[in-house]
Amino acid sequence: MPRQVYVSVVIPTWNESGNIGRVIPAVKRVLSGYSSEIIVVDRHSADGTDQMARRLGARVLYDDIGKGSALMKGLVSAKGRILISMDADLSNEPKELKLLIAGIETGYDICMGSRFITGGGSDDMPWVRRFGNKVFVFLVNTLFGANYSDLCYGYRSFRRGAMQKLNLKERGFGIETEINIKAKRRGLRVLEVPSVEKKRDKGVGKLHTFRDGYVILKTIFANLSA
Ligand SMILES: Nc1nc2c(ncn2[C@@H]2O[C@H](COP(=O)(O)OP(=O)(O)OP(=O)(O)O)[C@@H](O)[C@H]2O)c(=O)[nH]1
Ligand SMILES: [Mg+2]
Repeated sequence: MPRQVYVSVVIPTWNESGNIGRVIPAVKRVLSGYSSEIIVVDRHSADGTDQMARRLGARVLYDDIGKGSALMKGLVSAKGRILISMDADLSNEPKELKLLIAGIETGYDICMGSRFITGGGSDDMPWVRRFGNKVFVFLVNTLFGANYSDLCYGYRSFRRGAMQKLNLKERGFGIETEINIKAKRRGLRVLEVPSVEKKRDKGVGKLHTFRDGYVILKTIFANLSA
C-alpha cells in the first residue's frame, strides 16, 4: 500500500545551487512530523541545481518556459492533500510552512502569505516593486471586488482540488495574480496569513521589475474579459 502524502512542497528553480542545499533540508526539518514530498521544477539550470535537489531527496521535474508554468507542472504532479508553493532563494521562511498548513486544515481552499498584514514584512522589496505591488493590489481589489493585502507573492498553500477549479494559464510571473483573481471569481475561501520575506540569499533574481510588472498588468486586464 503506497504511503499517503499529506503535504507537497513545490519549488521552481532556475540556477539556485547556492540556496537549494539549505532550503530542502530546512523544509524537511519543519515537515518531519508529516508525510511529505518536495518537488523541484527546474529550468535546466546550468549550475547543477537539479542534481543537488535530487541528492537531497527531492523529486525533480523540468520546465523551460517560466515560473508559472514550472509551478503548475509541479502542482499537477503533486500527490499531497495540501500543496504548497515556495521559492528556492531562502526568501520564504520554512518555519512559516506550519501556518500555511494550518490555514488549509482550518477549512480554507487557499492560504496566502501576505507581507502587508500585521506580523508580515519584506526585506526584499525595493520601493519601485513595493509601489507597483500596491497599485496592482488596488486594481485587483477595485476591479474584482476583492480584499487582498498582497498580490505578487508566491508563498502559499492550496487544498488539493482547489487548483483544478482555477484553470490557470499564466506561464510566468503573472501566475500569483491570476490565482488571486480566479480564486475570487470562483468563490474559493482564501485566507491571508502574515509572512516575512527575507532577502534572496545567493544568486540573482529572475524577476525583471518593468518587464514582469507589465506581464502582471496584462494578466489583470486579460482576466477582466475572461
Ligand atoms: N523553473 C523555473 N523557476 C523559475 C523561473 N523564474 C524564476 N524561477 C524560480 O522562482 C522562484 C522565484 O523567483 P525569483 O527570481 O526569486 O523572483 P523574485 O523573488 O520576485 O525576485 P528576487 O527578489 O530578485 O529574488 C525562485 O526559486 C526562482 O529560481 C523560471 O523561468 N523557471
Ligand atoms: Mg526571490
